[in-house]
Amino acid sequence: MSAITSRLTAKNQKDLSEILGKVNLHLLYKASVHGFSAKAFHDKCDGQGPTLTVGYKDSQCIFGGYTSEDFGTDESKMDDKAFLFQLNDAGSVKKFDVEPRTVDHLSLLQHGPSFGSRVFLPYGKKKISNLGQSSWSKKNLPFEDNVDLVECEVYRVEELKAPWRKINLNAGSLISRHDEYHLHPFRRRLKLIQSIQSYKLYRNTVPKARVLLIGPIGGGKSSFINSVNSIFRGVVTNRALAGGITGTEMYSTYSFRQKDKTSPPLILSDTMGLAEGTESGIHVDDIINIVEGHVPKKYQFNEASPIQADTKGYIKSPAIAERIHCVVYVIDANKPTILSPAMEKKMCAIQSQIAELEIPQVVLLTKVDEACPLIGKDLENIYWNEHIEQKVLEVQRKLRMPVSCIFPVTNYWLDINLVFTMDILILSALLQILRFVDDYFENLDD
Ligand SMILES: Nc1nc2c(ncn2[C@@H]2O[C@H](COP(=O)(O)OP(=O)(O)OP(=O)(O)O)[C@@H](O)[C@H]2O)c(=O)[nH]1
Ligand SMILES: [Mg+2]
Repeated sequence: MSAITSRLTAKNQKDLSEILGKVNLHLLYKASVHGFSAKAFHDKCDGQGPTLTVGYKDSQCIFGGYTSEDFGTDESKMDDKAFLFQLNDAGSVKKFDVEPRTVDHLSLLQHGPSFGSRVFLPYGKKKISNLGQSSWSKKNLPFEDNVDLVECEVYRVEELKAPWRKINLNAGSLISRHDEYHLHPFRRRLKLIQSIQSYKLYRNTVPKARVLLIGPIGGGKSSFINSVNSIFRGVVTNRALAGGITGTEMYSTYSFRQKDKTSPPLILSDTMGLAEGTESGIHVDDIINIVEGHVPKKYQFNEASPIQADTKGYIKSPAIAERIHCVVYVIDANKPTILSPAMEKKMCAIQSQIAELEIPQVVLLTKVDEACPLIGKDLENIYWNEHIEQKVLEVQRKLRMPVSCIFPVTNYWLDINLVFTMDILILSALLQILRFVDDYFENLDD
């Protein structure tokens, strides 16, 4: 049987978070699949703790009720936290008291979910009815009597205790959790851009931090460069030619410029993707050659053999500014297994060579939009999302990297306009990369 899909859209869920707070909604019961009957509802929903019942009249009109109590078949319960709600496509959510509060029975055997006088699936009918006393006038009720339902769903409401990562906005300033999460995305994005733009590298003889992107073919390296370029330019661009048939074949380095021609202290280097075997993809020795600064710009990668000291353009004695100061592994989160055993082995071998050179290493986990479609562009919830957390932990296990060095991001690949929440994730990762680069420079001095 295929997975049962929720009729609530990601937007509906975001709108509902206004009245529910940050929660995970786990679908327990869907009438069109399990049956429009009181028994089917009770089989799936009794004893499940806090739940959200959602009735759909049509796509424009969604009604429901929340209770913090277990559903059951044999008793009425009081629930001070229960409420009814109405949601529309424009995103407005109205909350109503459950009336009458004294007989807040949570459902009897012959009915579906019941909230005071409002009863879903009364006697198993595809309706919401008012089974209350006649004294309850319709004006007290959020929706009219005897609504015909096209669907009814019940979700278990799982409270998310704390995000798995707290976002830190700018170096050196402590921002309380409250302020951080309530800053408007526009302001947060701007603060991050300013922090990166004005970042002063510890080693002031090095004008820009050089950051190398490596990782499996098609992971999103070139797209990440385009995303960073788009953020600084203020429009979506495709400088690094992402998603081509052949993939990246040439070594390219990118500086970024804002509209006012100022430039952040950062160069991103794009490489050919890693393949599982030894026959194709970037040669592992070339990764080390790039890291040590020997590979010139526009070098055409040769899958069969690495650059040689007598290759045209080979940089014999690179200055520290020409070497790589941080290595970033770009990995696609949208795979059932994030790295195959062969790729894991190859990347771990590269990683230990880079570690011997004492160069900081970071992981960008791309395509989280596809790995977790419900997140969509509502990326603010990413640090509460358990699925993404699991992916991050999988990377941590496989590459033995600290979680603090792993950053989930979504690149620009579909959108033609900037999305602030996407930018915030990318910029947070960049700012952290600059801090890691400073660790490297400090270590060189000790
Ligand atoms: N959904 C989604 N697709 C993405 C994302 N990032 C990249 N892509 C898509 O993934 C494909 C590969 O992206 P590239 O940026 O070319 O990947 P690459 O790592 O540079 O690939 P190689 O140069 O071949 O190693 C393209 O079709 C992109 O549009 C993302 O965050 N989300
Ligand atoms: Mg590429």
